[in-house]
Formats: sequence, C-alpha cells, structure tokens
Amino acid sequence: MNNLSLVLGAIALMSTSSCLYAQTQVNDEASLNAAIAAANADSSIRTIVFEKDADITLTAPVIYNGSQKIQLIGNGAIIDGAAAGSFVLDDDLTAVTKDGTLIFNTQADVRINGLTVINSATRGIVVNIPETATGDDISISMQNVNVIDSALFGVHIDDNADEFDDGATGSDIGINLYINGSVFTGNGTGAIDFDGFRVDERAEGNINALIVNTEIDGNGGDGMELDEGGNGNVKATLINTSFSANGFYNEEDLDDGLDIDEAGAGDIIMTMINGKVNDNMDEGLDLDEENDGDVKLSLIRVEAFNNADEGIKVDEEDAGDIKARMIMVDVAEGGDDGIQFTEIGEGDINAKLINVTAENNKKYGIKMEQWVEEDEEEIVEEAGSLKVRNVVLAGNGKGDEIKTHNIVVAE
Ligand SMILES: [Ca+2]
Ligand SMILES: [Ca+2]
Ligand SMILES: [Ca+2]
Ligand SMILES: [Ca+2]
Repeated sequence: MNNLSLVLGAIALMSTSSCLYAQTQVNDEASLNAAIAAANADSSIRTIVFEKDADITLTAPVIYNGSQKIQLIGNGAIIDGAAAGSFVLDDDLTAVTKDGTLIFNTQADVRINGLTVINSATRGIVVNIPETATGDDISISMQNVNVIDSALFGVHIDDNADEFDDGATGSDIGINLYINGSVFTGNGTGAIDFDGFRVDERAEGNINALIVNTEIDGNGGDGMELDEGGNGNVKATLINTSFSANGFYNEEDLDDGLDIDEAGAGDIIMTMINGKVNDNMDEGLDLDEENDGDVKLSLIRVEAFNNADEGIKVDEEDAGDIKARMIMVDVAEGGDDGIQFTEIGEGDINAKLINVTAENNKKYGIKMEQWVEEDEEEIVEEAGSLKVRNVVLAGNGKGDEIKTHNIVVAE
C-alpha cells in the first residue's frame, strides 16, 4: 500500500467512526440545529461538517449539550448571530444574558476549524464548563476562526459558577486553549466590560493557552482577558499575535490589550514572541498576580506603542517574585510609565533587559519597584536585580533614568 492509500484508509476509518454527519453537510439554520440535536442525542457523533462557504443566519442560539468531544469543521462558513438571543441591562448597566450565538455546555473537548461568527446579538462563541466537571481538563481549539462584531464577548469560556462572575467557585478542571490563525475583532460594543476573548477559570485548575498567528484588535473591552482564581496558574504562550486598539467602549473605565489576572495560589507564566500591543485605551499588557505565586515573563520582539496608560505593567503581590526577561522590546508614546513592575510582599524582582527602548512615555520610561509594603520608609528586604544591556531611554516625561526602589541595576 502506498502512502496516499494509507492516508485515505485512515481518513475512511475516521469517517466511519467519527464523521456521521459528513454526508449531510450543514448549510442553514435548520440543518445546523438538526446536526447539533443529533450530537446531543447520540454520543457517537463527534464531527459536524459545514458546506463550503455556507452563509447561515440564526434566529436563536444553537446549543450543544453533549458529553462527547465535538468538532465543527466550518469550511469557511459564516454564521450571522444578529437575531440569536438578547440581553437586558440591569440597574448597574451590566448586561445580563445566558445567550450566545454558538453555546457549548460541556466539559468535553471542543474543536472549531474554519468558521466565522459575525454580528452576534450577545456573545459569539460560549463554552460553559459545568460546575460539577471533574477529571481531565477541557481542551478548546480554534483554528482559522473569526468572531467579529459581537455585542458582548466575542468568545467566552466560562468556568465561573457564579452567575455574576463573582467569587472563586468553579469546577475542579482547568482549561487548555489553542488558537491559531484566528481573528477576534469589533466585539464588546453593545454594553460595558465585554472583551474580544474572555476566559474565566475558577477553583482548581490552570489556564494553559497557546495562541499563534492571531489578531485580537479593536474590541470594546479588553482585547483578551485571562482571569484565573483559586488554585492554579495562568500559562500563556503567544507567538505572532496582536492585541491592539482595544478598550474604547466604556469611557469611565477603559480597557487593555491583554489583561491577565491571577489570584489564589499559582503563577503567571507568560511568553510573548513577535507581539504587538499598540493603541489600547488603558494598558497594553496588564499582568496582575495576587497571593502565593510568581510572575515569570519573557518578551521577545514585542512593541507597545501609544497605549493610554502603561505600555507593559506587571503587579505581583504577596509571596512570590517577578522574574522577567525582555529582548528587543520597544515601548513608546504611552500615557504613563512605559514599563512598570511593582513587586509587593515577600519576594524580589529579577529582570534582564537586552536591546530595550522606552521613548516618549508620559512618566518614566522604565520603573521597577520592589517593596514589602508599598511606600515603606525602611528597606528590610535584600535588593532585587535588574541587568541591562543596550537599553535606551529618551524623551520620557519624568526623565531618562530607570526609576527603581530596592533594585540594583547592573550593566
Ligand atoms: Ca476550574
Ligand atoms: Ca491561582
Ligand atoms: Ca511578592
Ligand atoms: Ca504572589
């Protein structure tokens, strides 16, 4: 048997075992609902295939409730969710809804390829992880997926058991996220505080995200927010990504390009290679770590230009350190400090900057402060360390020295 027939044989096997819907391709609302209803009723159905470039207009949310892994092969289909659900505003002008254009109520893996969701009346794609989920983490994969012009979140992956997104109750499992070749733009323009892409992970479990060749630009809330509470880390690896021109919708509380909030035990471990965080209305990159745990940040070839607040901001609180490495990072024209690290509680800062520029920022180009308590009068900890090589500061509003507290700067 030659290689081609081996491959074809493998595809045929896969087809019979997992592509029951390959023959009846989805091309409208009725066939999409029929396919999802069939998968909800029959756990052997794991794949739903769309007709090439199908245009589908929904009149209501489409809801997957199955317990099996599910794969949507979009083949370039576009789903218009302008009439798929609604939201109400409560007294605080917070939008309240359980709706979304495509909803997955499951702890099983979700894989979506080659699909675009536009104009959602509420959220674009929603994954609700049941509070009772135990066992393996959920893996969510989106390749060549576009979510454009949703009123609320573009994508919402929700492990938060609290209806109002409060507290730290959630499932025992964590979230693995893989995004490649995708665009999330124009979302979060129907109510305040809705991001292009939001992940809420609570209780036990990590957020483990790998995002490649993806643009998360022009959303009303944060471009992306990864929000982790309870035990567990946020690990994010971002390669060839853009988080720009986000955060414009709520003039009272503008938002960031990429916002990572980690609380409870656990670390933020972030690597960005070839990244852009430009023109956001609050911070470009905003990392907040609370309670036990460190921030470990590695930025290589990253630009943060023209953000309204800090270009790159890291806050670490309570026990734990900031360890950072920045190589070929340029931060300019920001409305506050260019790069700002604040370490509080037990722990230190250990950073290395190589070929970094910070120019024309409103306050300091680079500010790194290590405190036990912020603004303490007496230093009681061993100093942290900042190694710099070929670091250029120019035109910054508070001068062009690196501003530090209890950090030894060495060439
Ligand atoms: Ca969890
Ligand atoms: Ca945590
Ligand atoms: Ca600390
Ligand atoms: Ca900490």
